Parts: sequence; structure tokens; C-alpha cells
Amino acid sequence: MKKYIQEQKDWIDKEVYKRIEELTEEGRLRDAIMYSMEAGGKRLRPLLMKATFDSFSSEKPVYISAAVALEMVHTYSLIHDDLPAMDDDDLRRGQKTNHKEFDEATAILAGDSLLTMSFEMITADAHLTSDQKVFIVQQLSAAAGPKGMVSGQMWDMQHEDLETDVETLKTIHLNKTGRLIAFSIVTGGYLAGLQENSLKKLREAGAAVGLIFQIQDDILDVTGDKEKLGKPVGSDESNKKSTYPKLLGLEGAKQEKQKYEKTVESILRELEAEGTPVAELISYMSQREY
Ligand code: GRG
Repeated sequence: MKKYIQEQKDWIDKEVYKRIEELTEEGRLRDAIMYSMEAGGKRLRPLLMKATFDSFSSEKPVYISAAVALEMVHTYSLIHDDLPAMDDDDLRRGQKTNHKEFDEATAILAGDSLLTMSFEMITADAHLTSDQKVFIVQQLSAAAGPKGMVSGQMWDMQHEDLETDVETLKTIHLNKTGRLIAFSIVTGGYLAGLQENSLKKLREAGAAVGLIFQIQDDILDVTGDKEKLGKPVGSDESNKKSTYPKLLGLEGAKQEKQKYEKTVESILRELEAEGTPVAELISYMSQREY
């Protein structure tokens, strides 16, 4: 699976850089955008979209602009999340954060560019029908917006110094992390031709995958390897962040993750997608070490 991920990462990277060259002009703004896009993200979200598409269709790929757009929206969220007004982080993807390398205003504009470019790219894609474009733009904007990722970020900030319970933590992560991950799976299924009843199931699986991903992220902050992660471990503890291991203990967090793994397994079984690329990728994500 590691080799598969590496191979897939290469085409995603190539597509991402090509689109940035097409949609930006040479200069400091492009440099700031490229700085974060080239910094070695895992590209898990576009990979999930491709793996879902491949699990349900053998037609030619039509997901490329949606997959690149998703990685752009994700990267914008990381750049803005690192700003002093939010998490105030110095390191991301193993290198200085965007505002530390450039400056705050440039980092804000690099994030704004990535967000807006993603929609420009989808609407300009000649391989998509008008219906497909509307679906992708609607789903992506809803997943990223004030009832999705942005609301998760807002809740997270509002609960920063408060005692949080597991239900609140779950709501935060379902929005902050889960919505983009669910978008990747649902869009892969939609472009593969699945109907609404199956997409509904994929949406449910996607939310569970978001929680699995986040719980594993919390676990890695306790048990992970700094070199592999490209960031210090134990930062949640020192930043007084609410996490699954903090609320449930390490074993409790692992059990919680298993609960969502079972949800995903059962949905994939219903969709006759056991042993498919998406099933394998989700199981890899659940055990990831970085
Ligand atoms: C600023 C609107 C706005 C939203 C920010 C996603 C987010 C919301 C903040 C990022 C901070 C964070 C730790 C989120 C939890 C999800 C997570 C672990 C994101 C990192 O995703 P990876 O591991 O990152 O896929 P790479 O670098 O591999 O792409």
C-alpha cells in the first residue's frame, strides 16, 4: 500500500503543479502557493477520491480536477490554521509554516488563492458535464464552508480553553476533518456513477473515516515518531488541546477508532466493496504512522 500511495502521489503532484502554473502568475504569490503545495503532504484526500472511483468504475478517470481542487482546499485550510490568529504554528509538513517563510498577508492571500482556484478549475474542466460540475462545486463548498470545515474550526476555537466532552469533540472533528474526507469518498462514488442511496451510505462511511483519521492523528501525537510525522509529538498536550486519548485514555481512543472501523466495514460490505482499493486505503489510513 505504501508503494501504491507513493506512485499515486506522483500524478497528483504533477497535476497540482500544472494547475498552479496555469492559474497563477509568476511572482511572490505563486511562490507562496507552491511553497505549501510542494511541502510533502500525504495527498490522502485525492487518493481516497481516486480509490473510491476505482472501486466502483473502470471507466476513464474524470475525477482529476476535483481531486486537485480538494487538495488545494485542504492546503488553504492548513495555511490559515497555522496563522497567529488561529493556531499560531511555526512548523507544517516538516518545514516553516507559510507565514513564517513569507509573511502573514502573503499567507492569507496564498490560502485565498487556493480556495478560489479550486472552484475555477472545476468549472473550467472540459471532461466534466455541467451536472457533474454543479454537483462537485455544491458538495465541495458545503463541505468546506460555514456548515462544514469552517464551522468545525470555529467550534474548535470556541472550545479551546474549556473542558470538552467526547460528543463535542466528535462534532468538531466531523466538521473540521470529516467533511472534506467524506467529500472525497462521495465524489469518487458519484463520478463512478453510484446513485443517491449508495452515495448516502458513502457519506456515512466518509464521516466515520474522518473520525478514524482524527483519532489516529491524536494517537500519533502521543505515540508517534517526530521524524516520521515531520512535527513534534506531544504538542496537543502542551497546547492544552482536547483529544481522544486525553478524554478516553489511549486504549479508550483505540476502541473508539475500532467502533468507526466496524461502521465503515459494514457499509462497504453493503456496497459489495470489500477488498477494493478504497477499503484497503481506509485500513492503511487507520494504521498510518505519519
Ligand atoms: C482555517 C477554515 C480553516 C480551517 C482549518 C483542517 C483545519 C481546519 C485545520 C488543520 C489543523 C488540523 C490538525 C486538523 C485536523 C486534521 C488534520 C490532521 C489535518 C492534517 O491532514 P493531513 O495529515 O496533512 O492529511 P497533510 O500535510 O499530509 O496533507
